[in-house]
Amino acid sequence: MTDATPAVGLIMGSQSDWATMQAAAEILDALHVPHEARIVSAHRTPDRLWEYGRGAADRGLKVIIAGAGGAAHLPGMMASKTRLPVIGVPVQTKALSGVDSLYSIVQMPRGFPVATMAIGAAGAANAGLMAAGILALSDAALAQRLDDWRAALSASIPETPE
Ligand code: RP5
Repeated sequence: MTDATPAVGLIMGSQSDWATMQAAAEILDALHVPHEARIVSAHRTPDRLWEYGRGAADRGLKVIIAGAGGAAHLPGMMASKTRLPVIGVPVQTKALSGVDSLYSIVQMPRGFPVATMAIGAAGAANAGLMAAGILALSDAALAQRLDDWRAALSASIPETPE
């Protein structure tokens, strides 16, 4: 994280989600995207959720990444409170392996979209990349860093298995 005004708000329903959501933060760090991380629970801290959503755009946030597990209402509720793009990350759960989280996040009614990623850490990392891609539309330097990141990933893939 940097001292610059955060462009990405990385929120999650519980401390226990951080192990997964760190994958998004690591991508944002690697691409030098200023971001903040907060615990904002739809069920346990609904007033905090409301306040966060109400002030998000005015504070200069451009994209919100929201991760939650189980009855994962956080991304959808945040989408109902802010016009900022919300990227949802279904956190893997013990009881239902994260399918519960996925279904809770992905089936939004018309009017309040949540761009839903894959379950777990891969989804969190992709959320970071998706947020960077959105910001790169109006930030040429970030676009170059994202292109370089993608090229390095491609270059790291061997042609033959060992
Ligand atoms: C959800 O409940 C959180 O997003 C988390 O994934 C899940 C379990 O939370 P804890 O019981 O670990 O705090 O609200």
